[in-house]
Order: sequence, then structure tokens, then C-alpha cells
Amino acid sequence: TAGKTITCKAAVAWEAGKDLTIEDIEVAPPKAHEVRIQIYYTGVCHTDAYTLSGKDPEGAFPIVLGHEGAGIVESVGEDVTSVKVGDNVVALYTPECRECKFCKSGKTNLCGKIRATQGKGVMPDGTSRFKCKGKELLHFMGTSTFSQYTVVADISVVAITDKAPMDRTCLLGCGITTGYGAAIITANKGQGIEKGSNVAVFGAGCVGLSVIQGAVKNGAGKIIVVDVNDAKKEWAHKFGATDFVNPKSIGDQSIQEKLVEMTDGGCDYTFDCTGNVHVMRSALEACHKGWGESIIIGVAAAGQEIATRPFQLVTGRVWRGCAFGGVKGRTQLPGLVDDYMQGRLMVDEFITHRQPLGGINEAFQDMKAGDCIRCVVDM
Ligand code: NAD
Ligand code: AHE
Ligand code: ZN
Repeated sequence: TAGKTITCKAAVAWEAGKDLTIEDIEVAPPKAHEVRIQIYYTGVCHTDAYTLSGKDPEGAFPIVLGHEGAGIVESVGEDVTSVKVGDNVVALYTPECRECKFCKSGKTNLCGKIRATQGKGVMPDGTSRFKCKGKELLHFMGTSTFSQYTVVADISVVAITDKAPMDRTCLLGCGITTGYGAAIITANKGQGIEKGSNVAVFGAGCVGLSVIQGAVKNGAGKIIVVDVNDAKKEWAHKFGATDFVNPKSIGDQSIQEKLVEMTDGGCDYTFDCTGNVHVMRSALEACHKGWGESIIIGVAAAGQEIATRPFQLVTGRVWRGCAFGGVKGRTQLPGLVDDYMQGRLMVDEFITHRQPLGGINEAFQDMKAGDCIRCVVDM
């Protein structure tokens, strides 16, 4: 198949707000510095639903969504040296070129090399590798994992051990890595949460539960989970939370007052894993005066803004945020896979639902129901 166009099935989003449709699409061969991957499994993340909803200012259609995928390299274009045919890989929506200003800064995992074209839904040369019914389809987040074959830049993929099951490793392509990395890398300016820190995690979905795992790993003190869904209490404790608070069940007290009371003055670290801007404010204001740090992970729709009194920052609280947990995918993801293989990182536990590719719209429905942590789609 190398060098030839492949026709395969993909879930296509033709329009915002509409169901995806399974189509036969044509996937062109990879050009120089590109890799064609056969996707075996993909997770469905809230960010896919966010872009499909039409609320993403970068969202354009028709598009092949999906960014939490694992598969095997089918072919490579010229000058690709980082992966080879047959490698088991995870797609990286946060690439790592190791040569741009961002990559060399040592201060961030955001890579600047292809961000502009990635945001426009095209490959680095400005064109698409996908076609359906004579129309070009856009790429999504440089990954487009809702297709049986996809083409990505060589800096947007990492090889991992073939011993790890791909129906699990796909989840390291976004949700799990994002929360875990936010706790062990992004917090405390790249150092991660210190031992004994009191932590609050707002939202116990895949991302929030992964923050808990990172907090446990770094020896946090209290790990308080805040969620409006009481069914998340059991989940929170399973992953190592020490306390659970439903903000709807604390009477007249605000959630920030409650957390400040529970932690003798405020949390050392709080994490927004909801994407709700009001929650983000509570998370900041639940921080300890003088040093408490709040990390925004949730993605909020276009037009939404965060607010707080500047006094909150004047008195030492810090607002921070991250994409992909601050993790440098090509350098650090293989280590996370090892952690999983050695039993140091829970992954299997996140999979509550499964669907075949034909059931991908049900996967979106599953995700919106309160009992789903992650739905894995078998491509
Ligand atoms: P999820 O829907 O599975 O989990 C969100 C949780 O928040 C749910 O348990 C829900 O009950 C809870 N919640 C909702 N409103 C709440 C409120 N007002 N107070 C407290 N809890 C509330 O979502 P997820 O997959 O874990 O993703 C969480 C967010 O992170 C989404 O916005 C997603 O788009 C974003 N995300 C960001 C990155 C990144 O790199 N920054 C990566 C992945 C996901
Ligand atoms: N296009 C959106 C931004 C969405 C967003 O923030 N995406 C995160 C990853 S979410 C994964 O589930 C991200 O990587 N951000 C950094 C970046 O460079 O996009 C919008 O609102 O414009
Ligand atoms: Zn995601």
C-alpha cells in the first residue's frame, strides 16, 4: 500500500452540530516528513464534542475529528527518521519538533513548528490528505484519529512498545496524560505538586481522575474532589481522593469557602477539569493566600471569559494552564506507557464503554451520560 492512496472507512463530520457519518474516504500517501498510520483504537474526548458543537473558533467543516488514537505505522514519507513502518504509535496533538523556540525554551511542551497549519486543519504544506465524494476533508488537531488510516507530521507521533495494548494506550493520547501531567509536571512551574500539598480537583472525568493519580504519585496531603455528580464519589475514592464534595450539597456556603475551611486557609493546588468558567473562578479562589496555584485544564467555548478580583492575584494566588498536561509527547510518552505496563499508572480502569466505528455517534452519547469515563472506539 505504500505510495498509494488508501480507501478506508472514517467518521466524517460534515457540519457543526450534526451526527458523524461513516464514509469511504481516500487517504493520500504521506509526503516528506509525514507518516501514515493505521488507527486501531481511538478514544472520544470532550474536545471532539466541543469542536463538533460549533463552539470552537478553530472548528471548520467537513473534518475528520479524533485526537486520542493508537495504531501502527503503515508507511512513511521521505526523510522520516523518528518512526518506521510497523511501529506501534500514539498520535500527538501536541507535537514536539525539538528545534523551535518553544521546544528549546525548556519552559513549555507547546511546539510552534506546525501550530498554524494544524489550527487551519491542513498538513504543514497547507494541503489535506483526505478526500470524500470528490471533496477535501480537513484534518483535526494534526491527528484525525476517527479514520482507519490517517496522515500526521512526523513530529506528531511517538513510537511505543508493541507490548502495550493499543485499546489502552490510545487514552494516553489525551485524557489520562493531560490530567496526570498537569499534576506532576505543570503544577509548581514544571516541578509538579510537592509532597504534603492539599489539592482540589474540580470535575472527576477522565482528566480529573488522572489529576488525582498524579497527586497521589507526588504524595499530596488532602485530595479533595469537587463534582456535581454524586456518582463520581466512588470513582474519586477509587483513584485515591481523600474527600469528595458536591457543591450542590453544602447549603449557603460557596465551594471556595468550603475548601478554604477544609484546608486551613486554602488549597496549595487546584485544577479545573470541567471547562466551566465559573468553576475556574471558584478553583482560583479556593487557593491558599500567598502561594496557592490554580491550573486550568478545561476547554471553554468561544466568547467565554474568566473573572476574579485582581486582589486574588495581588495576594499571591496564581492562575496557570496547560495543554496535554505539559507533557512533551515524543520524549515523555514512552515513559508513561512504561509506568502503565509496570502497574504504576491506571489506564484500564478508565474504559467504561466500547463501540465499533459504526457506533461512534453512540460513543458521543455515552460520553454525555454521567456514567461514562471513556468510550474506546474499535476502528
Ligand atoms: P468529563 O465530562 O468526563 O468530566 C467533567 C466532570 O466535571 C464531570 O464529572 C462533571 O460531572 C463535572 N462537572 C461539570 N460541571 C461541574 C461543576 N459546575 N462543578 C463541579 N464539577 C462539574 O470531561 P473530561 O474528559 O474529563 O474533560 C474535562 C475538560 O478538560 C473538558 O473541558 C475537556 O475539553 C478538557 N480537556 C482539556 C485538555 C487540555 O489539554 N487542556 C485535554 C483533554 C481535555
Ligand atoms: N481550538 C480551541 C482550543 C482547544 C484547546 O485548548 N485545545 C487544547 C487541547 S484539548 C484536548 O482535549 C490544546 O492543545 N490547546 C493548545 C493549542 O495550541 O491548541 C479554541 O478554543 O480555540
Ligand atoms: Zn482531548
